[in-house]
Amino acid sequence: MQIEKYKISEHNQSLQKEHQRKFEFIAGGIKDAEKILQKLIDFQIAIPSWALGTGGTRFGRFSGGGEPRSLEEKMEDIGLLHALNRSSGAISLHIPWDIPKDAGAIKALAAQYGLRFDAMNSNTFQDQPGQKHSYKFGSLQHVRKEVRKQAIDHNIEVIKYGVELGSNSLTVWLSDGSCFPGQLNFRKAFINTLEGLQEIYAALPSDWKMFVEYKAFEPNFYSTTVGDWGQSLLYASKLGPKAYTLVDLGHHLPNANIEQIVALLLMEGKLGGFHFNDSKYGDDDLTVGSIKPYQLFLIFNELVEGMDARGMDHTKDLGWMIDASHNVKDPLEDLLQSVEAIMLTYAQALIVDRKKLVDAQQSNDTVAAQEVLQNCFRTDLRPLIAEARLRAGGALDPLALYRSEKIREHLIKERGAKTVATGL
Ligand SMILES: [Mn+2]
Repeated sequence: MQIEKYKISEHNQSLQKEHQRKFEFIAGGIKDAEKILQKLIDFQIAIPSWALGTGGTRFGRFSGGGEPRSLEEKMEDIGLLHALNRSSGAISLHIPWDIPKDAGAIKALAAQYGLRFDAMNSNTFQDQPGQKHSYKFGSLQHVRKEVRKQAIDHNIEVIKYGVELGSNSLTVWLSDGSCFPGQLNFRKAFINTLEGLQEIYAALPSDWKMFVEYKAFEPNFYSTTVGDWGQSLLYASKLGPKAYTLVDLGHHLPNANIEQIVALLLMEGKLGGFHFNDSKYGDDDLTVGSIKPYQLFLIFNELVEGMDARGMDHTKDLGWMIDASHNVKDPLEDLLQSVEAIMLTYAQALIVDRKKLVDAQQSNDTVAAQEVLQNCFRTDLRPLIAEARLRAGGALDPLALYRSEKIREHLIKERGAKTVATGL
């Protein structure tokens, strides 16, 4: 289904008066409000093709109904999100869960919904039906050459799909590692992985980037072969200028200072992209901003400061993607919440008084520095985000409109109550 434009207009008209009052109040206190609004309108967050269905845990999965049954239906869902918030204008595909069988038709569909293709994602963390060699003991790190070759070939195939669709980056996340001491020779595992990545890197088109995503643990629980940003940076540095580190917020050990990691990767020109989610304990993949919103703000503060210091374009020089899972929520509602949280936090980082912060830092005024940051974090910029959405043709309150239009009920009617999307 698609949401008609007049429905969005009617919804906006009903909220316009109250919105205008709130917006004028907040915009009056913000320097360069118009410039910030434009940045918010331009900023787009990619939705991964595996996030449109209900996720699960190893204990079970409780499907919510109306889940997309094909890549086309997944794109339809992202089209709905984008129509509502005008900030979800990109899709990130996972191979082999979402192989585009007819690239031309898929591209045309994307154009119809106003979507572009973000990073392509390979999968060597599962065995697929009919697969010759198992990844039980790793893929690129594997002790046997034929297994490594199979994983390399798969990644090269993913690049080919991406080229057909007009994507220009490949994200490699490996679950490689070991579960018990002694299982693996760390150095050999690293070298095998590096050699595999080098072969994949050599297959990248000239305008492509490779993102090397790290994760501290799970599914391996003793060692992970790309376990942290240091290891990822080591691979990316050895690979060359098209290779970057990708930060997934849930892939750190507890209490890691992610904002500092971001600042240093940006300084080195090696931050490639971002996977947003939130967590309390491990890689919980919860809604962005639902658990640690201040941490998210501190990360965005470093992103904005670091990108501006290097003259980077916020909209396209880094890959922005949500990587979350929804076990008890309607995936589309959850994604609306996540995108809203990202936009809100980005806006808060944009209003940081950089000069005041630098002055406080240079004079060792800890209190003043903290005040500068917390003032922004505690400013309610929701009317500013809503105004950006309004100007871009979206809904003032996307979640409210999603519910009042009974979109999930429509999708269940169209697709059935027992559909299960491909993915985890
Ligand atoms: Mn991720």
